[in-house]
Amino acid sequence: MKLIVQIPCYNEEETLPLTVKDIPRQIDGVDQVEILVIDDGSSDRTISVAEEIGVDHIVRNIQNKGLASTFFAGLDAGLRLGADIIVNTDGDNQYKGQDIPKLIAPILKGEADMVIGDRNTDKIQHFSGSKRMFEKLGSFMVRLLSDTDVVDAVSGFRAFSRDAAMQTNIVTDFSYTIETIIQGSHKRMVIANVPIGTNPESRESRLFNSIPRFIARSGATMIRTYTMYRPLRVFLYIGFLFIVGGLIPSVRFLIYFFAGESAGHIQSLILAAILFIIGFNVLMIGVVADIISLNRRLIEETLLRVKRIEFGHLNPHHKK
Ligand SMILES: Nc1nc2c(ncn2[C@@H]2O[C@H](COP(=O)(O)OP(=O)(O)O)[C@@H](O)[C@H]2O)c(=O)[nH]1
Ligand SMILES: [Mg+2]
Repeated sequence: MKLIVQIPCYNEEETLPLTVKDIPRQIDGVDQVEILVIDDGSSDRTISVAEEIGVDHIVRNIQNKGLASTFFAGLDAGLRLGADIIVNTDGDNQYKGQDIPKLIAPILKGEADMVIGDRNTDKIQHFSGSKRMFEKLGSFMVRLLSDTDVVDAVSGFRAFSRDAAMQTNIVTDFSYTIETIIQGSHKRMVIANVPIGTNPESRESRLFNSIPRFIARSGATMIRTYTMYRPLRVFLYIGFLFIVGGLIPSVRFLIYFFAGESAGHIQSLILAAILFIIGFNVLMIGVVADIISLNRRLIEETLLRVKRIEFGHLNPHHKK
């Protein structure tokens, strides 16, 4: 049983040593613990620091590509390195490395595919009131869209089984945290929550630096991911809204028409026609999107089989 702890890092020279120091190298039920740093084009000494402190593996983006793609590159490297379980933690030492055994326990027991560390954001002192509120609102929206009971949707402290990591594809570019949950639930993964602790803040979050930007980008990720897996539902709702909107002026017109006063109410008729045409077109777009999403399923199935050939379905380094 091999555990790879991946740490996406963008300019984390100061906090990386602390983060790594806290990661236990001996865990019950695990034979090997290895640390993988994915450097996202840092301009500071992150890479040299990682080498100095003896991190096992380093993957490097020559240029900054953002957290989502860095995270995905980590999963890929972890699978290639023969991980049975992949844990993601942040390079700013936000999460407690000592919680890793707790985090991977549901996977070791075979009870979960993905485990999300719940920071209990309500009680984090250094989070501002608005940050707490938006994290709660975000998690609520993700629960609604994914039909799961995920408590802390944007937590970056998580564990994936080998199979879950192989099935995970990240295509949006802001929040892998939200995309993995909505995607995981559609792929019928069992997603578990485990309460975890956090360290006092060592530096400000860089992802959550402006509230409007955070909301806009998280919201866009939710809509895109949900629509990717449930296009027909989304477009049916929008289309019906227009069609119902068209029914109101048509009924109004008909009432006047049968009362013999159709003259002067032609505007209602035009409005109704426009709304019906838009509604019908939206429904048709839904049908097309649905067919495209069926193709995506086949593509993902192919990808999964390719990964199984490439990385081995069962871990080649697996030792009992
Ligand atoms: N902000 C930011 N973080 C990145 C990027 N690439 C990788 N990361 C890493 O993503 C993790 C989370 O970033 P952070 O700013 O702490 O966001 P938080 O989750 O809101 O605390 C850290 O380990 C960063 O080093 C990037 O392009 N921008
Ligand atoms: Mg942070």
